[in-house]
Amino acid sequence: MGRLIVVSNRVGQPDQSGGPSVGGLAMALGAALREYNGVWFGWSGRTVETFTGGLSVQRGQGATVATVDLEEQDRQEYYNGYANRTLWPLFHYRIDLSAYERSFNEGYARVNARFAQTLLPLLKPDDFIWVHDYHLIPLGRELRRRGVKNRIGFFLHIPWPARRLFATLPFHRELVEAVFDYDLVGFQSEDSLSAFEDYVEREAGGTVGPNGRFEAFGRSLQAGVFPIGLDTKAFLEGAATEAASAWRDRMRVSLAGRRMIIGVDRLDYSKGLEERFLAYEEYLSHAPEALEQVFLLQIATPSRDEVAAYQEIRARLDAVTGRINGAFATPDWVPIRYVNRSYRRDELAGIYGVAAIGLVTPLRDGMNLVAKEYVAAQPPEDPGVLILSRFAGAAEQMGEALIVNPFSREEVSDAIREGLAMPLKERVRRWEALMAGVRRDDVDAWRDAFVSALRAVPQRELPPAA
Ligand code: ADQ
Repeated sequence: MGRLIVVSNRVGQPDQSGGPSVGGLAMALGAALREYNGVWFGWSGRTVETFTGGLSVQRGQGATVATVDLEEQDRQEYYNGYANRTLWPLFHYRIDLSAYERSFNEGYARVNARFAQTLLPLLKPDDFIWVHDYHLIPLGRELRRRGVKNRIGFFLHIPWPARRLFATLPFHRELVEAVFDYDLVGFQSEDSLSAFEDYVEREAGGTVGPNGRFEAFGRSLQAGVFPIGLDTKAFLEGAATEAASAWRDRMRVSLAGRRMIIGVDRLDYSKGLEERFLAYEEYLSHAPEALEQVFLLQIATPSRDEVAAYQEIRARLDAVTGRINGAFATPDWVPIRYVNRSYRRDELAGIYGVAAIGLVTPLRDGMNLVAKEYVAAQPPEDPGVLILSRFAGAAEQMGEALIVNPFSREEVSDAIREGLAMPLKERVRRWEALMAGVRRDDVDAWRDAFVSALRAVPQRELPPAA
């Protein structure tokens, strides 16, 4: 049976569990590689003067991790540039923030070619290759150009944007044409799949057949929805540790009878933090009985802080929390506890566990694993309420949450009121349905579904025998 070769921008540490690896990808793939005799290939995160393509290989239990160093110019043009200043904002519907610079395109093409070149000698003819995320869309094409006939799958962790938005990207056709060098393409949600379908049919002049067969540019691929799940087993183990229980105790003392609303996010403009704070302010303004009885704990870990848009959103959030706290706080109560650091997953599980509401209101999100973590951390006998944005992929699976439009302060504020007042019986009913989904559709189910779909696609013409 062929090995599984996973390729992503950065690699995680598959042998380490529970570490504070911010970003859902590292956690999900660690679980995938423990199962298969996998190789995980990606950028080391380091830069060197001149790219050599030299690999650093670490063999761990059941998985090998191979990394390559890039140049500083690569970091700027490919990572901070095309990936995080062009594609990320566009795919999250923020074309106002998307930067189009020729050097970014060049850097993106160069690094994808470098990845392909470096990966090539590691490949065996029967390996399955699974490429992850928007940093590496053209990697399949670069591998095909070098004669690779293996089955190659691609999974997009973030949303695929609506056709008219996608068409604002210079060279959008080329990017989609590159997608057609994959055999299988997976999306998080029906929403993303149908946006891709719309582009293929109406912009690329292609066709979409039954069973997810897409044809365009003289080629075809298989596409489908593969919603990512939580590493539920590992998360529940984390929630049962001493560390988690110590955090539950510590938070209960600090609650002093008040009720906590929790948000946990990377500090990113797509997560809707400012809108969330304003909706919470709206709630406080109309609920005098809540003053001093409720608070919002927002844990927001800074990320991508070399990119100006991230420095700006951080400054805006500092200002907004300061203003709301200044306006509502009393000597022994602040309405927003705003924390800019990250916590280990077991610690987070403890903190989520005492929150009456999980407030997950991204403006756009591929999936959002925090929604699933919040559910998994709830005590079955007295679970809290999940408030979830309709624009997170997770909303397609988590219909028993209170689903809101994160752009509407009134709607989010009403949901907070409804959630805090919800009777135990209804909380339990909703939570049980949500938790059944979190258990069933976990990261193993996601991986197995993708890998078996990849194995099932017809093999391209085999390479000539050596
Ligand atoms: P992210 O945008 O990083 O991932 P998300 O799915 O919310 O978003 O995952 C974040 C992970 O990081 C969670 O496991 C969370 O616990 C952790 N995390 C966030 N803030 C933290 C903090 N302050 N301290 C500790 N841990 C923190 C992308 C897509 C998502 C998609 C994932 C997986 O944007 O839509 O769900 O990939 O596919």
